Amino acid sequence: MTRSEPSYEALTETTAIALAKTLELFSADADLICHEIGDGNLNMVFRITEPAAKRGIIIKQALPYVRVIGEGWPLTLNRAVIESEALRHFAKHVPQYVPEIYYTDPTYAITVMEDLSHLTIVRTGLASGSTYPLLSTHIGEFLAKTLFATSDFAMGPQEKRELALQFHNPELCKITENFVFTYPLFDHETNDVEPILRPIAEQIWGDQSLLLEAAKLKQTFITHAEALLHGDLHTGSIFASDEETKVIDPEFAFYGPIGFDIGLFIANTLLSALAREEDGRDALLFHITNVWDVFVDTFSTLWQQNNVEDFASIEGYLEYQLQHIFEDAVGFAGSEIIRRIFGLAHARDIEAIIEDAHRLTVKRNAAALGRDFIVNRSLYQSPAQLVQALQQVVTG
Ligand code: SR1
Ligand code: MG
Repeated sequence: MTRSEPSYEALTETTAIALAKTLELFSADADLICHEIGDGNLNMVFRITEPAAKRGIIIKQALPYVRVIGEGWPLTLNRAVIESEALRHFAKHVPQYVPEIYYTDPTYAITVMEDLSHLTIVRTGLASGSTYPLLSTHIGEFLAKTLFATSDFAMGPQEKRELALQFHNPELCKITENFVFTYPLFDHETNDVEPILRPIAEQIWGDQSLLLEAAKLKQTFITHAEALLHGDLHTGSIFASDEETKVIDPEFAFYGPIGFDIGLFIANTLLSALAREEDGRDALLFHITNVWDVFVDTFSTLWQQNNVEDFASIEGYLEYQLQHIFEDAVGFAGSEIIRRIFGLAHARDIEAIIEDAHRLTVKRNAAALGRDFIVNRSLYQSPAQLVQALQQVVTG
């Protein structure tokens, strides 16, 4: 009799506990509790805790389809490998900002990692009034260090292209190309538009100057392999406390334009700021300016210290790169804002606003800003101007 090769099986809470014990992450006789806590669009996440020892682990498992859509949309299990490889790669540059990985299994599409339950998901925390004073300092440093280190400027093009092959991620990129860059800009069946806002969505779908700029941004996303991106750096992909920040979920990692990760962070922070009453907004608007300022400082230092490009010290070249990264980031922030209002995957902090008038105002303001960021991205020179645009929109 030949032994069959192991093949993929979805974990249950019981088999997740068995796996944790097989891996000797707990003793064989430990009393363990397991809950499936995944509330994202794609995967299952099991938290296993040993209450007596006050410790736990996370087992994340990719499903062979898009969880939020169902088995009708198959999706590569290789994203689990991409995610754990990206976390390992980021850990080389910013170990303080990623969870520790204990084990990975490509067949079962499993990543076993540090339990971060002493922290909260930033989108959730921002919605309940937290401000995370160090968030943008940490994320600015995370972005500058990971993006610079994997760019042509740190690695040289040959080594960079070899790393890019490891992060060839076409199926997950296709999700972003469709659900961020395309469907929300058309009257697509996967969109989720509040009926009263349909006239605003229809204006977007008919706005030729917006569609032209949105098309250019999509093409930039597809073709500009500048650095290894996280690929989905919204505030649901970040755990934090007042002191600590951890970036999770880089299953969308691939070689793309540096401004994309920055734009997603800015867009989702801006949406949380819009969702707040005026008196709680400034702490979040600070994160929009500070993330860019920290990114620029850190990226510029790395540029001066570790650049392998012959043209690196040519006057104006760093400034040219930063200007183009910022313009991309503003445009990508606009695309992300539009998709969080009209696309399939909304921003939970905005959806949680119970009062209709307030929620609809937030969405109208967000849509106006999203359009402006896409169309006028080249006119924005600093994050303070993004904040100013928000303030103008909310004050009418
Ligand atoms: C169909 S999946 C939609 C979104 O979920 C993920 O979290 C990504 O943000 C993706 O765009
Ligand atoms: Mg995710």
